[in-house]
Amino acid sequence: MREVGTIQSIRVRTCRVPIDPPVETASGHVPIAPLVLIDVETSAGIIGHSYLFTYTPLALKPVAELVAGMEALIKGQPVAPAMLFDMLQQRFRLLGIEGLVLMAISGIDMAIWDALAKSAGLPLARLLGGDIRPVPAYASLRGMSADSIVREAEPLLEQGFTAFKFKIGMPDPETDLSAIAALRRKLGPKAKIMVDFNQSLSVAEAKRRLPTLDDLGLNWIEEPTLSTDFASQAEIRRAARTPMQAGENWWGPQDAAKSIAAGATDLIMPDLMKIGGITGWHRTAALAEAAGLPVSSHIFPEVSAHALLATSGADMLEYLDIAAPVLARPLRIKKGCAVLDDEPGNGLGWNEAAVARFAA
Ligand code: SMN
Ligand code: MG
Repeated sequence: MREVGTIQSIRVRTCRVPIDPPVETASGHVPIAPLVLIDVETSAGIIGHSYLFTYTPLALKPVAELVAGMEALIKGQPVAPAMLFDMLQQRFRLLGIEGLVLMAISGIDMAIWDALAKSAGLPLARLLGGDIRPVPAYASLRGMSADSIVREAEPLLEQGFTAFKFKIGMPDPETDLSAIAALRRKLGPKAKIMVDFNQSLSVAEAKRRLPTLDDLGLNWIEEPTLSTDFASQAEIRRAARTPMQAGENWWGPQDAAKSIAAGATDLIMPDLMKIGGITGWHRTAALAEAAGLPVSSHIFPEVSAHALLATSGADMLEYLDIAAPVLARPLRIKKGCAVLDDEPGNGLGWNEAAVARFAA
């Protein structure tokens, strides 16, 4: 156990990392990963790392400035992430935290938990009460066409993945059905296939399209409609036979509570950046356990792997390693599982040459 000290500084850098091939969704394509790299240093010289993914370069600078600006609010404070999470939320009560503010708070939270784990000499998962073991994962494909997802699946099959997700919601539903059929032919009958509409359907269109999908043995259907319309999600869920999946767009545990209360989804997949970092994830996981909902993760696979190892009802890690080019050690996959090192912290570190190369 090392003396952890108090919060001393937050270093913020921004990168624009190519996503090749781009992530395609029915709600827009993502060819570049705008990343905010966060290093929180304590007075004892311990540095905690995290990163944020802002989806669009337009949000990169505002999020970076919010993170940097929060240094003055926590400098000199104890390395106490749960307390600081609540304090920062309180400081932004008048503005409201949903959106870029909570993204910034989440990034700081993840970095502080990393520093705390390092001071304890424990992997983050162990600090959270979990054990280090392989984390079951699914391959999140980037394309939407039959040809691209079948091509992408090949090397991932060799890495041992048996579960695959891709995005649908093409203008012509037949295009989606052909892609699902092509992937099923490639993977065989035992593989799990999940599909993700990325909120692209109206409720009426979802009611038209989902019955056809219900006969395809899909493992889940993700975000068919607007992520904030919990009542409609619940109505669609009641009509469907395939499990519904949601959570990546929940802003904090409060949204998780609203979704669960509405009976909006069968499965949940919080996003560490939007749910409130490790602290927000921890509080959401308790709500999910009480409701008996299996928990998967949304991107941020490196830190999500630690979180899932301490989560009751953990289901699958989403493997989509868009930050890998700037990481010192990208997440390792073995036999379709994420494999963590038994080292202190969350395992994040920077490939400084790549950070310089992709500096925004
Ligand atoms: C997704 C969309 C955009 C970027 C990354 C991931 C998607 C998912 O919603 O669930 O993977
Ligand atoms: Mg999704």
